[in-house]
Amino acid sequence: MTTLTKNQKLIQWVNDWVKVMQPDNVVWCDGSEEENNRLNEMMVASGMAIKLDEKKRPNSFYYQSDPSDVARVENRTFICTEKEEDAGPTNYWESPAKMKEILLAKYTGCMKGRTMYVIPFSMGPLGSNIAQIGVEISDSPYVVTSMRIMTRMGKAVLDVLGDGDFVPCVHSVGAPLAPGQKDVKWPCAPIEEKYISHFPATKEIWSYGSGYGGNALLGKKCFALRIASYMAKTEGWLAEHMLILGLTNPAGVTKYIAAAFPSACGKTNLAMLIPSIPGWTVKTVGDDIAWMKFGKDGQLYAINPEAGFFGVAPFTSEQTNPNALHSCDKDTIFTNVGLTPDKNVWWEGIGYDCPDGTITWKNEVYKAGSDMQVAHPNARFAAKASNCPTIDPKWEDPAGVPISAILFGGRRPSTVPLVYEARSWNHGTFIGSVVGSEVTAAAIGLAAGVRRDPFAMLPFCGYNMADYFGHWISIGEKAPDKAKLPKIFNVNWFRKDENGRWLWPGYGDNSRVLAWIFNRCEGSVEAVESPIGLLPKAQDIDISGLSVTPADMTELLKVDKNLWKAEVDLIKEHYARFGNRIPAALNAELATLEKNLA
Ligand code: OXD
Ligand code: MN
Repeated sequence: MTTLTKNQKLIQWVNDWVKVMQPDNVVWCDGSEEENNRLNEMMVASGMAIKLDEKKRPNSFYYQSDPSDVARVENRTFICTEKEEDAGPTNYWESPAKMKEILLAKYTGCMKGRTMYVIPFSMGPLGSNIAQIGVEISDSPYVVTSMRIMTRMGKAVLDVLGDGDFVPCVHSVGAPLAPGQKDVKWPCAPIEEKYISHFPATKEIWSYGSGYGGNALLGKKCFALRIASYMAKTEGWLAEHMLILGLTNPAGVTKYIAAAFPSACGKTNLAMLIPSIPGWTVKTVGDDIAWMKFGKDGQLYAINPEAGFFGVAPFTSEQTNPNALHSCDKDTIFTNVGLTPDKNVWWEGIGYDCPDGTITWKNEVYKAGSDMQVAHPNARFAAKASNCPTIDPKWEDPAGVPISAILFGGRRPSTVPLVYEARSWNHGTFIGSVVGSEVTAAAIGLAAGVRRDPFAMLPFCGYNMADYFGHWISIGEKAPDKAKLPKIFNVNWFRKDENGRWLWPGYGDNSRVLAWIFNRCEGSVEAVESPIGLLPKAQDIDISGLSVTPADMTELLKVDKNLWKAEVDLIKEHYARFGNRIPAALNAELATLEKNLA
């Protein structure tokens, strides 16, 4: 085994796990093209991967997962703190000692018959003072090739690491092979044996039993959000479930915006939006995660810690998001989409009919005109950010990009206006703490109503969510220059009228709202006070060329006091979950809202 490093702590850590997991081989990943080709050829030969047509989809591969291994598993995701209350009411909890005992038993001999890959990776541009280094050990070659797209991976990372510290990330698919046993296409453990465990105090991740996405690519949700959110709290920065975009006005001035929306509310679409108003452009820095630190000039700077997009394929089309679609033109890993007879990919909502004979994610043959499901609803592409047509010129700037505005939002058919601005950082923190999306009982099997997803971090906060709210308040208090803090806004693209008609067209027309936000940051447009915050004047949102009427606009910007009083009751219920850990500053914001509505 070639270790590629002199870092004794790292070598010792790998050796210790080799003893426990007992792999047949150990491979230190250098991140090279040769290595990537070798792994791809190996997976094609074993039947795990299918190479897509080289002309239509150069350097791209197709996978079908096990039907039990198709998404993040929130009820198998644990935050392991000594005291249960430090994980808080929104996380699944186990004590570190108990969890390590359970998992050490599972990890013992778990890589028999397999190869252990040692995957050094950087979250963020190599050498950026906002970036962090992790090392993942995994027995999945799919994880290696995926990590090569989603992070900066390989030898260059070890060179930057030197003998420094790294976040140790342990992963196994949990399917050892007996001598002579034939491997399955997608090895993994049954759902009740999967564990995605986080130890924030010691900055460790132990994942077992799943080979899919956020459960297995440990740099993403596990490190960049759950562990990093805890690191950010102790070190005074922010690790957030936010896209980052650069918005340029017709005069050529660029401002950067970060935005948090719950999963499946269109973050990737907003990050790659094509403005419908002339002269404006949007460039993409990131579509899922933002790490933010104050710069020497007192401004908050953000990096995208990832190097790729792990996007939901279904309903990505030339109409909804051409830039995401074209990010996948080459060098892409597709999982659980359809495989067409000409070795290309297809999914529901791609914008044209599915060819007869397409292989579905369940490996069945699709019959044209039938109602068979072709792609799993959570089918994914892993595409390089550098292949995105709208990638921002500064996306790899180690200094990050200066953030002028932070947006929150969810799917709210009623109550919440198209856009409003927070009066202060604390008010903005309050708005983030009550983010919610309306769910219909039929759709997801949850009780109908507003599902609160504070800061869109519900499944991703590595400690007690109320303490996380407190951390946001303290960032405002500690800001080196309060006047330079980003302005905070709430947006809602999903308002309907009482007949269920969408009031706002969304997609590229969201640029009309972004333009107002831009102008607020420049101080070139006034806002009006309302009980919930600062609203645009209707005439300041450009609706030229849209079918949105002035009456629709009035409705879109309306604050209905009765609906908001009901909202206050729901917010109180939401806050009650956290007992007396809710920061006083947020209770004060809630009291102000209540008073304003009286
Ligand atoms: C994601 C998610 O996969 O938020 O990005 O669920
Ligand atoms: Mn996400």
